[in-house]
Amino acid sequence: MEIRLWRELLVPYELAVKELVMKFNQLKKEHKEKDLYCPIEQVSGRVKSINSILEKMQRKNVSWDELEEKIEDIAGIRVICQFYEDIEIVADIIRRRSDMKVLEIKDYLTHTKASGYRSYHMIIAYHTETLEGKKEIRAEIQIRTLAMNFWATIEHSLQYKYKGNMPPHLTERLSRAADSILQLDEEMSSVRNEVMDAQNSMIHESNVVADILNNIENLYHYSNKREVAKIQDEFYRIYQTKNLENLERFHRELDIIAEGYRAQALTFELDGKS
Ligand code: 0O2
Repeated sequence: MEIRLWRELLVPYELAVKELVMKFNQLKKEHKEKDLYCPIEQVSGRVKSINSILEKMQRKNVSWDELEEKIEDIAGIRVICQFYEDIEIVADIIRRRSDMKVLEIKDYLTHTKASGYRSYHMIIAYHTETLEGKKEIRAEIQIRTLAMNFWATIEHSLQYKYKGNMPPHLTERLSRAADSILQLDEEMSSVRNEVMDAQNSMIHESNVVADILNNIENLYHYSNKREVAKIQDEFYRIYQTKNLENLERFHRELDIIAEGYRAQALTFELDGKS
């Protein structure tokens, strides 16, 4: 029998998982920088364990030659959303990307599994580039809410423990818990707009504060230190009032002051050169 070089086989999958997690985290960062509500709450990824790959190959009667085509979740990414509505938004972002080609959808939201499992799976083709060259691999992206993830994590552990022979009383409880999760997601959806507003202003405030402090730090380097200390005191005074409008006004004024100092510094620099 031919020797299977597992470590070698898994290298592009490990790379894909790292890259994909980084790309989804980058999306989170971009939303924050643009003061936008982010439909992604958490991202994680894993390469399927060899044990789990072997078990799946056996269960699905997959040959060695078919391994990379038929076991589609060797590289697995999980995107967790706060709300049910966010799942479609994330799926749409993925559909529009040129670096992830959607090959297949497994919609366990509209087709809940008998176990009660709910999630939205996208099988994608993704290019990796290693020392061995370019390779297209498959990866599975699971998109679900925090609540769905809570249920799936518990159920997965129990499935592992009972290896397909879950006692009926547990199956019954899990099924009831799945109903509660569905209800919980519906309840949460009803307050989504309010939560989004709150989160948007939280992100906005944190960006305004970061901008102000950045401006103060820049001013410190090329203007009168005593003036900057006064500006900083004024900032802390306004910050304590917890009034976003005042903070925004101060932000705009500071921008103008900083612009003035920058122009002054540039004039000095040009004068020095002439
Ligand atoms: P891991 O790596 O431990 O998560 P399947 O026949 O369901 O095993 P299939 O048809 O290839 O696999 O694809 P599917 O249904 O999309 O399942 C792939 C993954 O979805 C599973 O990976 C689980 O992570 C998750 N999943 C699917 N069904 C269930 C379920 O009923 N309960 C829970 N908790 N998770 C589920 P693996 O293979 O289990 O391994």
